[in-house]
Formats: sequence, C-alpha cells, structure tokens
Amino acid sequence: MEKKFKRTLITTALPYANGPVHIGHLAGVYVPADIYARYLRMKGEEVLMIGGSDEHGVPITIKARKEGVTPQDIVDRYHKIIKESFEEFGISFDIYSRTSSKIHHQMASDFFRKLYDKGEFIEKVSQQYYDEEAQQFLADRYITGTCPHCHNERAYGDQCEACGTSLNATDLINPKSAISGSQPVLRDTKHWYLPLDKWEPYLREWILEGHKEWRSNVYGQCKSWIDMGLQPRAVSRDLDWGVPVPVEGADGKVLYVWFDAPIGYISNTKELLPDTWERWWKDPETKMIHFIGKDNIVFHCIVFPAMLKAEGSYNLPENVPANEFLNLEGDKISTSRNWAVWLHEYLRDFEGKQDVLRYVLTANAPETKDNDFTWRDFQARNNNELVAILGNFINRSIVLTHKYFDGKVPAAGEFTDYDRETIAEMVNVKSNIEGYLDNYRFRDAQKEAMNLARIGNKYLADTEPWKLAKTDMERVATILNIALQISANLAIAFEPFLPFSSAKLRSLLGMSECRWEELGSTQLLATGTQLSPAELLFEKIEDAAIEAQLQRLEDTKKANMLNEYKANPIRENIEFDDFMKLDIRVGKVLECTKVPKADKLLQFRIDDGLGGRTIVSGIAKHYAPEDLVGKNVCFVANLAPRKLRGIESQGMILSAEDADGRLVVITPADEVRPGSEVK
Ligand code: B3M
Ligand code: ZN
Repeated sequence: MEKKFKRTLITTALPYANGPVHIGHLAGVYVPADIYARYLRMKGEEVLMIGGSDEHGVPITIKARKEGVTPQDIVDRYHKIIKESFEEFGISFDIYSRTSSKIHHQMASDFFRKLYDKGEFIEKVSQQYYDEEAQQFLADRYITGTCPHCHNERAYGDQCEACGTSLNATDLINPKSAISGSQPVLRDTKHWYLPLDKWEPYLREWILEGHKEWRSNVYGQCKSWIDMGLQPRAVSRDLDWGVPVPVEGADGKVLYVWFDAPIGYISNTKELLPDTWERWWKDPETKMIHFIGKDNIVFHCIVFPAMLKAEGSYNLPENVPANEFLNLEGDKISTSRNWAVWLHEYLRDFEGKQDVLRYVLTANAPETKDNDFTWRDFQARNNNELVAILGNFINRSIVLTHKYFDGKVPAAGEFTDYDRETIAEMVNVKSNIEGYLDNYRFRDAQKEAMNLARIGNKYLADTEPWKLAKTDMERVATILNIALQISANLAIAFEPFLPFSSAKLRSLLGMSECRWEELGSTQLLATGTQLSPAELLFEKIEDAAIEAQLQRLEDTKKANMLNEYKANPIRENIEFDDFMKLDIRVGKVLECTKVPKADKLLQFRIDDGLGGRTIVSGIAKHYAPEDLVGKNVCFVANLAPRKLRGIESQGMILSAEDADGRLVVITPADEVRPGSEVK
C-alpha cells in the first residue's frame, strides 16, 4: 500500500554555474520537476521545489584561470544567466539559490563537522602531486601526462580520454602541472573518506529490497554499484575554491564538490524557511523526490543517502526518477563543443514560444532511454499537434461562440447519447493523467492531455454545429457549451505542462480558478460567461526558422572540426620503416568480461589465428562486454605485454574516438580470417 505523506519536497539537480543551461537540462531535470510541482500544487498539496546553482568544483576554477578572473566572477555571471533562463521557462522554483552563499557554507561545514565529530570519516594520508612553482596541490584535472596504457600524451590525472582508462595521477608517465607546466612532486596530504562500504548493507536493503518501484535505469545502476562493492570515497580536496574543511590543520582543503552540493538542497530550504525547514527534511510525513540526470544517480542514491544516514536525523528520498540523456540531431549535447540549444538563444529566436519547447521536450523526454531532439520534429510537433489539434479546437470553439452567441457561453439543452459518451471520455482523461503523473511518466501524461484536445476536435467534426445554425440553434448551443467546457478542461489539464498557454486560455475563456479537482467537470464555464475575442494560442513555425537553426549547427560542426585538428593535430611524420615495426592483425573476440573493481577495463580473449591471446582494454564505458563477443577487431600484436590490474595484456585493441568522447572499435569492413595482417 503506497504510504501517504503530508507534504512533498522536490529537489532538482543544481546545475554547475560554469556555463548557460540548454535543452538537455530542461528535458532531463527541470521540466519534469516543474510539471510534477505544478500538478501537486493544483491538487492543493503542500509542495516545495528547491533549486540552485552548484558553484564549486575544479571545472569552475579551470574556467576562471583560463579567463584570468576569479571563480566567484564565473559563478556570479552564470548563476544570473541560469536563474533568468529558468524564470523565462516558467520553472516554478520556490527558491533558486546558490552554493557560494554564506548559509550554504555554514550548513555544509556544520554537516561535515558533525560527521567528523561522530567519527564517521576515515582519515587517510595519501600521496598527491604538488606544484612547487604554483605552491599548490594539483587536482587530477590539473595534471597531464602520458597514458601508460595507450601512450596518449595528453591524458589527465583521473582519466585518459584516448583509451578511456581511469587513471590515478601517479600512473601518468612524465606528469606535468597544467598550472605552471612544471614537473610536480609527490607530497603527503591528508583527506577524509566517507566509508560507503559501511552503509552497503543498509543501502542494499533500502534500495534493492525497499524500492523495487524505482525506474529500471535507476534501480539497475544502484544494483551494479552495490554489487560491485562500495569503496570509501574521499570527501575533501586540496583546492582553494569551495567550502573549507572545518577541521584544525586542514588549511588549503575544501569539501569535495559532490559532498557539499547535495547539502545545497538543505541550505536552500533553510534559506527559504529559516524556522520550518526541518519539517521538510526530517519529518517522516514529508516525501522527498530528487529530479536528476542519469549521471547523478550514484551521488543521489548511494553517496548522499549514506551522508544523511551517517548524520542520522534526515529523511531519505522516496523516489529518484532520473532521466537519461537528450541528444541533439543525433549527437551528444556538449557545452565545450557548443553543440546545444542554449535556452537564452532559443528565447531570442523563438520569442514567446517557451511552451512549444516544453511540449516537445516532454513529448520526447528521455525517461527510460536516451532520446534525440531534432529541429524538424520540433517543427512538426508544433504545427501538427499544438497548432492543428489543440490550438485549432480552442479557436473553433471560441470563434463559433462569437459567431452565434455574441461570445457568451450559451446554455446547454438536452444531452444526446453522443454528448454523454464524449463527456465520459473526458472524465476518463483525468484519471489517466493522474495515473501517469503519480508515477513520474510525464510523456504519457502530456499525451493523455493532448488526447482530450483530439476528443474535442472529433466532437466538433462529428456534430458539425455550423450546419445546424439555420435549423436548430438550441442544438448548436448545447454543442458549443460542451466544446467550451472541454476547452476549459484543457486549460486545467495543460497547466503543469504548458503554463503560459494555459494562462492565456484561461483568460480567453474568462476562467479564474484552475483547480485539478475540477478536471472532468462540464460546469467549469457558467452560462453567459463572456469570452475574449478569439486569439491563436499557437502559430505555425515556418521552414525558414528551422533551416536557420540547422545552419547554425552546421556552422558549429565546421568550427569544431577546425578546432579538433588544432587541438589534436596530426603527430609529426614517421619513417616508413618505423611504421613497418607495427604488426597489426585482425582478431575475433571469443570472450569479453568486465575487470572486477576497474570500471573502465574489459578483458578480452582474442582468436588471433595463432592460438589466442588475452588483451585488456579501457573501453568498458563504451561497450557492454556481451556486445563485442563474436566481433572482429584490429589489434597491435607486437606491443610488449604489460600487466594491468594483475592481468597480462598481450597487445592493444584499436578504437577511434571523436572529440566528444564517443568511441568505436576498429573492425575490418568484411569478414576476414583471424590473424590476417593489417597492411
Ligand atoms: N552539479 C550537475 C551535473 O552533474 C551537478 C548536480 C549537483 S546536484 C546536488 O551536471
Ligand atoms: Zn590511454
């Protein structure tokens, strides 16, 4: 039996304040959260929707350094842009604050200190690279060097983007500081670790037994993390930007951004409700829902709950309906490659059409798998659904009422069976939408709301009031009364999804109230209510506007190609004899398995035509092992064997990766015998 709660706390992932927000943010987190919050409010429930900017972390310091400004300058700039974009799109936060605020620093610091005093952390001294010139420890992203695995010379301290292998900075050959360029030295440094392994039994019970109803993509990711075995996780960093670690002798150390950021949900609530915030975070009568993207699942389902359990007085989330990713025209959205539809640019090009984007992003929401945004689909859904179905029905109902009844809602006479059937269908729509929304299925819920517009269109098409005007005005009055009641129901049904259009429709119909419980009623508009003059809710989007967007993306692609070659120039020429030293062969993948406790490594058994060999490759992030079995791959056969996580790797599988990090293995165009030489 579903537990009943008195109130709902909705948190939304705090976007990093190091760039503007784009359609992926809206689709992944903020539109679904806003739909849910609006729906609950319309039902008269107690709801809080919390948002804010995530203003710490290494990427912000890197951007500040690149621009020669301070991290505070960066976050001040983007916090403002992000906040304004959300306001423009009607994302109805009760508060949108930020983690560089004093109240957050205090809250995060106190939270850490409480866990520290309770002995919830493991203290460990580890070796970290220190830049003697810049006089600071180096975060992983500030260290570059040669990847020990594929010899890419621009690997980072945490990962090699060429072969995808996750690295420790000390694995790098010839490490360099990205700050001063000097050779860093290893120094001891103390950090505090949250022992996630201690909470593994609890998390296993709480999630894997207690929340089987969570979305499969969320549940699955939690299960694989828990089954892989949880490890202690560092919750402090050697950085000068962030929440200082509130412990003696911790100068120059700050809380790890993923430790302080989720606490931002709490501090933002406290900022909004200084006296009653604890009711929202500690009263078991409060239901907490985290709206996030899939890359934040582990932090919201494993790390943050462990922190809250360690602290001991907080609720845990009831659900985490994480969305997958939205792609753009078939490619991953990428801030660094400007491959995005930025909200502020959308508003410039499609003024007043926020609801069109909300509608399309919900219709294509990546709720259980990645999905793709295309401008052609955006145009089609606007023209064929919003204009042709919803807008058209509303417009006909109002125009006909002005034509025959002077714009006043006419009195309904006797209902026919068909009238009653139509009304019954409308009542059905209410329970269908509720069923979907209560289960975070926003795509289906919106589709159901649009279904009501289809019912309205069909009703007018079947009853043809314009043909009866000469003979039976009473019947025309009944038909238009019902059509107008359906229109008023659409204003209610679409409020969570299309708040701007719903408000416009309510004013056209002279509707004041908009309460969810009234959905399904045929008494929403009193007889005699004066309608405003008809006005189109939506307008067609012409090809030219779409072509302009596609051209912009084409130009971006060209600019990226240019930058890629500049950023990743072809290496210097080698002699033909040097090339001939490489012995590249074709091999068939006989077996492929994940390397335990190495989330980026796959172990292959390859038929190399010479009895077989083992190769370890850092491409686990790009392939499910079972998808590679049976494939032909190309591999370097005469690379000196080397041990990786205790496994002797005899060679290297060749793969290609684009600047976006998308990686594919190299396979021969046609079937060819294992051991065949690549020339
Ligand atoms: N700043 C957003 C991201 O990973 C991250 C979310 C924090 S929510 C506490 O893109
Ligand atoms: Zn590598």
